Amino acid sequence: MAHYAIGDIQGCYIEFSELLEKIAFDPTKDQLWLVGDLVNRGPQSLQTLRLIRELGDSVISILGNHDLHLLAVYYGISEISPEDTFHDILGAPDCGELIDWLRHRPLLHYDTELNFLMVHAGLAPQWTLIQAQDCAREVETLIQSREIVDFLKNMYGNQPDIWSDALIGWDRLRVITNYLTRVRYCDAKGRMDFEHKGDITPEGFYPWYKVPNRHTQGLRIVYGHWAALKGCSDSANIFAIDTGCAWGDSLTALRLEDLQRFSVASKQS
Ligand SMILES: [Mn+2]
Repeated sequence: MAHYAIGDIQGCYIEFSELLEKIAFDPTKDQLWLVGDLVNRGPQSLQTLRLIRELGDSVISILGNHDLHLLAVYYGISEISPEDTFHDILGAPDCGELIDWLRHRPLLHYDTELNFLMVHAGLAPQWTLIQAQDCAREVETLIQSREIVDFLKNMYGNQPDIWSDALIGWDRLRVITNYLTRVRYCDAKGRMDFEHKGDITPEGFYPWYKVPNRHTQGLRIVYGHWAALKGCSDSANIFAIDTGCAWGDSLTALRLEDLQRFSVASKQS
């Protein structure tokens, strides 16, 4: 039995299928960890989502910002934008079932035995593991409830941009969601920057995992979301696996037992 974490698939169904073949994935023995952003930007969001759902209990998939955006469009909270490519899901006969499956995915996954934590984007540097798990649970509970529409209405926005235990209500849920699904750079106090997506760190900031005294330093963390890193975090115990498949680079799997990487070239241009 092996555990494989796979980076942002974003509708790249062909590459995902090839990668499963390359690692000889056996759903009766192995487990797949998917870092989220299953859909959007790539060409086949519908087939991707159907395949992942059919893999059942052999998959642990967490929510990324593109998955949340799909939910927001489905529930009529957000407009579909010209770059969005998940029309195929919205028009499918099984759309309702797929959306219902998607909104029951968690925002974070931790395995004690492997000492591996998976998040889509990152963590607030002030959070301990327990706090991160509790925060993720707060948002998951809402997304899985009838209050999902109210949550999605209040999800978008860049403020507040720093965690505080004192935050309550939508501000609290929004900042949790932004750390888990959107963060790249934070300052020494954990304040998020939303301007920079590249690999050049802005003045006064750090990649979130390099913030001094981050409280989750003892954990091994696997994450996606940040294609500009090209799979290199340049930090011990921090495993970046978004290698930009939707942007023409590659799709990567990391075997968690021995940290071996497997990848297939993108067919996107
Ligand atoms: Mn993302």
